[in-house]
Amino acid sequence: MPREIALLGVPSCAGTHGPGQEKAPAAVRAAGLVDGLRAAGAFVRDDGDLPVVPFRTDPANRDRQNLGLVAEVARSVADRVGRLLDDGALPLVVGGDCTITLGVAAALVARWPDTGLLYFDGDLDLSVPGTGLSGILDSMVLAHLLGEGVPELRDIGPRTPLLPAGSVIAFGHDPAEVGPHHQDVLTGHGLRTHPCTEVTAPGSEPVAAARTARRTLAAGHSRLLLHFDVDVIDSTELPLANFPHFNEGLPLAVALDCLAEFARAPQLAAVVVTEINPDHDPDGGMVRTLSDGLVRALTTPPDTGGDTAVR
Ligand SMILES: [Mn+2]
Repeated sequence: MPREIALLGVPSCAGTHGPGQEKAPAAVRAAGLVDGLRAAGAFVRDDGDLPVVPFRTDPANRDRQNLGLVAEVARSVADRVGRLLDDGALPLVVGGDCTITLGVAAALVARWPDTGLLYFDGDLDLSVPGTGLSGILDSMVLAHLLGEGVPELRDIGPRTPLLPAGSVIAFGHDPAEVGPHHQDVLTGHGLRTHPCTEVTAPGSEPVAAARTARRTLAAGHSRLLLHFDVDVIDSTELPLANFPHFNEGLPLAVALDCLAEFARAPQLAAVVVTEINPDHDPDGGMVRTLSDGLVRALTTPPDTGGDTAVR
């Protein structure tokens, strides 16, 4: 029998650039995510939302804004997601900003140390406090997962680094946003990356590239975490995120096809969807498009050919 999907909303703007993302869990429900999944044959329970954390700036901590709050939210996420995993469910965690993935990763690694992460995001998020201008923590998620940065975040899980670089593949990021410091971290860790320019290069087949990335990671990991930041999609087609990537990133259709390919992993253990800002979508059409894409991804049959099935 297929696993039960457990929807958990995390309406937090603690780590992002402006207000709006706290409305995302309600917006995806209004767009029909739960009903759509059920209509497509999935078993779904709605686990509700964690408390709302509205956007605020933090002038006293300019290079690490709302650090305490971000860590607190991530710990709450780890706790709730851990209980869902212990129930045998597949958590579908809808943010909120990207920092919630720290909590989801912590819960997974506590149970399965050989968890792998598919980081499907418009950015590599390799900044740490002091290296960039903004101090917005959702640009620092992957760095902290890899053990860089500040203890409040890098030590959030059962071990540090929470994920060694060999347990991560980044897919779809915009290379124009990779600065010198990011490049140093990337090279230092030997992180495997597939930038959007590579995925969409002439002659490249994006879904085949996604399948190869997924299978490569699955080969050494019993469980996979799929992190999906909607800013991996070209903002010219879907300007939902707070941090835009106009004429960069993946075409919408390509991104949704790759999402479905990633979700076919029999090892899929949790999915995180971040950076949806319903304020950018007055008529709800973009959130519906995204919700439909999630339904398709989560109801596409798993790829059992050659992989070890756990789902
Ligand atoms: Mn991101």
